[in-house]
Amino acid sequence: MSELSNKSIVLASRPVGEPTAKDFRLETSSVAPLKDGEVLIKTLYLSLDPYMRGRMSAAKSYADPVAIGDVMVAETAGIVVDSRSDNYVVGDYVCCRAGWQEYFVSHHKDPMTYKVDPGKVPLSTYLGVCGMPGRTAYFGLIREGKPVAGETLVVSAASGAVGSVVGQIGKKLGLYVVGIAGGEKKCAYVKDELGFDECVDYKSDNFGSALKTACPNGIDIYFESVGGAVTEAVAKQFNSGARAPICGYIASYNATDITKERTPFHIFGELKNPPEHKFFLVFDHYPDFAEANSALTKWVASGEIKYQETVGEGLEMAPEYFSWLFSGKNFGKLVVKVADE
Ligand code: NAP
Ligand code: FER
Repeated sequence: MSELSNKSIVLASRPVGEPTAKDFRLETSSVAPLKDGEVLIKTLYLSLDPYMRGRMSAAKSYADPVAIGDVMVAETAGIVVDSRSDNYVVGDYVCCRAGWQEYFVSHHKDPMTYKVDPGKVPLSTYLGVCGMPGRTAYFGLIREGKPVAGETLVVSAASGAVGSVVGQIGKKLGLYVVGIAGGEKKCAYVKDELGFDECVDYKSDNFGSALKTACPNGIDIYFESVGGAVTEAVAKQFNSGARAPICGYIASYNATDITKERTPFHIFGELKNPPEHKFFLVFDHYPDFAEANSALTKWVASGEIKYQETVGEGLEMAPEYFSWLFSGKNFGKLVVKVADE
């Protein structure tokens, strides 16, 4: 294969507060010819996720930051266009950690590159409901939330990639499920389409009292994704013995100094009778990923779990789409379509 041109988006500077266009730079390079054991993957869909904001910052975290000038990190779904490995043939569909770019050279032994089957569920869903966010929901609720049928589960960012799956699995497990989302349209979707028992709009004036009305038996499990005012309201309504798996707190991700933010740890820690709470990473459950993948793919294929996607167009637009996660302009899993097959 002759040398291919590859467009990528690199981190140009560390954002202070909300990322802006100047924090990213579009670069063009060429893809070197493959060596033995290498596979060339063309990105079809790029996943945009809240954790990427953390990687843009130098603050201490569970993962190293992206270096200035390096390609922004991301999971992608793509197609093998050239292979020097017996494990992959041209035309195989894969998920990998290509980052924000058009082409990626993977080594055939890279555990982060794996085949997927768009015959079972649409390719893009391997980045969402059947991918990292779906697995986060699955392990976060089942392993960290320790649900018991009949309990009340409250889910923040309920219409989003993770939250939508948490609530639907909660219903399967016999929980009473209350979502929290921004705006009437998202709340209606969560209740009417996803089948949550209730969904409360945190942007409405009476949010605290509406949450109380929606949870007549108090809160046994709170799946935490947002922090801030939402968490303050939830914290007043915990039952004793409650669990609050902390998946994230997106309301603080664009803070100028995240270490100075009032986080869910502060809010829960101040309670007289705090819920059991700890931050968990989906990767903590890596050995059991196959279990989640197979359950999620089965549920999505059968229509038992529904999902919504916001599909942006074009790699160049990725920085703009990324900002949508923090304003709630996305509706469901945010992906970018980078290329046609
Ligand atoms: P998402 O819900 O699809 O998108 C983000 C949503 O967050 C937005 O649509 C918006 O929904 C809501 N939001 C943004 N700013 C907010 C604010 N200031 N206050 C309240 N809500 C706000 O994103 P996702 O991929 O599913 O991620 C959800 C959370 O899970 C994030 O905290 C993420 O970091 C975390 N996560 C953790 C792990 C892990 O392993 N620990 C893995 C994956 C994801 P509204 O329109 O409803 O406001
Ligand atoms: C992972 C663990 C956690 C991962 C993403 C996350 C891409 C996201 C964490 C967050 O949003 O806080 O292995 O892989």
